[in-house]
Amino acid sequence: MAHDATHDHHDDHHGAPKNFFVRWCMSTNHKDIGTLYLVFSLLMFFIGGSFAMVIRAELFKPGLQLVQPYFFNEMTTMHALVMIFGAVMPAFVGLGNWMIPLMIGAPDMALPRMNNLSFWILPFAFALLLSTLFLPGGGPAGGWTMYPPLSLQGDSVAYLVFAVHLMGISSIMGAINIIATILNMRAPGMDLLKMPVFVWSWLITAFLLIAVMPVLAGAVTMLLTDKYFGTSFFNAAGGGDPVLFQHIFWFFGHPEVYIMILPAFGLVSEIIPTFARKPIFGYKAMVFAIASIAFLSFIVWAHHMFAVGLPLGGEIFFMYATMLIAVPTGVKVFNWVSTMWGGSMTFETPMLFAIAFVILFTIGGFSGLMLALAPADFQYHDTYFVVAHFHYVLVTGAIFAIIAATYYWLPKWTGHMYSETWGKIHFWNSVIWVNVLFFPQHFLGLAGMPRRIPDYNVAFANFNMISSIGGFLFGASQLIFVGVVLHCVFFSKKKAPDRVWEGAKGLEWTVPSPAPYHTFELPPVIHDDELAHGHIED
Ligand SMILES: [Cu+2]
Repeated sequence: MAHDATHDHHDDHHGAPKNFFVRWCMSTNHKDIGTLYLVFSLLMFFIGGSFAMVIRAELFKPGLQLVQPYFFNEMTTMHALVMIFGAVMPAFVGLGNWMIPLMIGAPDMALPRMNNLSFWILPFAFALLLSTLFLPGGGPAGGWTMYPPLSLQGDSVAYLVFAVHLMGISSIMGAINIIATILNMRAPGMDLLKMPVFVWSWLITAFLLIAVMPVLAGAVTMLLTDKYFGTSFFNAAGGGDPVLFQHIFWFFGHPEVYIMILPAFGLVSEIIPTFARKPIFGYKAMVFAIASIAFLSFIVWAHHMFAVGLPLGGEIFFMYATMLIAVPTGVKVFNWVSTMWGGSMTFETPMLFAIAFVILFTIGGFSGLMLALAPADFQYHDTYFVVAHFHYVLVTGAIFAIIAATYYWLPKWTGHMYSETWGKIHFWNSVIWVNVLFFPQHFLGLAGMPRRIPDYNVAFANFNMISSIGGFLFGASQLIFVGVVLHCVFFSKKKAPDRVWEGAKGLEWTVPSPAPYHTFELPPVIHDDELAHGHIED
């Protein structure tokens, strides 16, 4: 039905330019640009991961063994910047580029050339950022939150600020492209309330990006002018206020954490119905929950600053506003569980990662609720309890969802099935070692171990050793993932059917596997039965 007549089954790469440079550097094809984003994100995941290995190696035992304190601080700062802006965010843009046109029946993204530019800015931005590690005075070491005056030390400030500017430009352009594509390029019959939840989650995330990336640009530009042009925005001696930076930074920073999780909510909402063989429970509630989380994410930023000395009224407002986010988040978890309830479930690798996402993200959610209690946060603030919290929501949350989506759509992208056995070996190693790595950090934090410090009291030795062992094994087990992906792309002989997963619904499963270079050049005729949400029950 939705096959576009111009391409027959066996001509996989019809239309792809033969010249490597032309194909990949000058590409305006959403699939190729999606692939570039995903490969870049994987590379950054391993660079950011190797920084984390240095951190865990140094914290394996109390005392200083391996690196100088300044270098340790560079590692914590770079680990965060690379993982957030280089791994997680580009991975979602890559998945969005690959899948949104296929899911809404569009031939490509609305702005293909801008799509090319929004990707190719990234390698330059990160070359600029990573090159600071080789500066005589070293790179940024004041944490990814860049609080002045600490962040103004050294000569790397200008590089850091320019790199953040470039990342922001890339994100904003990507967001504009996604909004323009979703609002203007849907095939006839693909009504808004028939769109896959992943498409909705990206539409809402894109508005968040356009709203807050300029705020980050403003904050770091003021850092730059304070450092080089004699302004005193954050310099108390000049009448400025360093706490002002924290307000501006977290006005960006908290929506930023939702920019890193809302698309993951969308991905899991695609995968669970497929392997439960039931339509998502509460489709409209899911969409409204995502929208309300996005709205609330703008009014909670100071929960990152409970210990800075806010007025009591402010503490109470931000505490309750933060606790409110638990409601729509709870609705989502309830809907995922209700979708599985009574379903005829099978547990292929994408489903295993999706279920682990639901369970472990919820653990991250609960520790987030504990952190929202202002009086309790006075104890947890800037400790490993906070580190454990955001790694549960970002690693077992965002990263697990990205991995689940890769296993889910890889057969559609490549035309081959991946090795289910090794997929499961990767899963069980990941889910065990990630908990050995991060769960003990809750206890370290409750006992008062501060974050971002290369040494610690011997009382914290045991849990740190366990956490480091978990870290090394979790890191190592991600090499299995690379092996499975490379095997699927280059060596797998197992042909993938067009409808890769028997319970799958949606336009993307109506095109051949591998998806041809050009799809939906003629708008597909949409049949509601074909769609996951063709018939809205609720
Ligand atoms: Cu926050």
